[in-house]
Amino acid sequence: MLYYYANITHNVPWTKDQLTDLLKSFDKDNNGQLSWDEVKAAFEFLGSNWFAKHIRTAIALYRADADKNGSINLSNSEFSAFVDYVLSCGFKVD
Ligand SMILES: [Ca+2]
Ligand SMILES: [Ca+2]
Repeated sequence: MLYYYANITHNVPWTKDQLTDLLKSFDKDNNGQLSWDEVKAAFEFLGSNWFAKHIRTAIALYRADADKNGSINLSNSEFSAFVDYVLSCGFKVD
């Protein structure tokens, strides 16, 4: 039974709602901001290899960090820009 469940692959794209909840959960210090390390951990979780996660973190912060404070504010348009970028990467649930 466990073997059966372990081998189910959903292989469908994350929905925006799922990603929104998931990405918020990476605010490990609960300061309402996603720092570079927190963003990087999210990309790692979603399945980016070492190279891709650094590139994607850099692009995500470049695109979404509107006030250039080095982190993504979860309560304003920075976060929605970040979610849109992550969606555009086309990660699948597996
Ligand atoms: Ca944080
Ligand atoms: Ca910011």
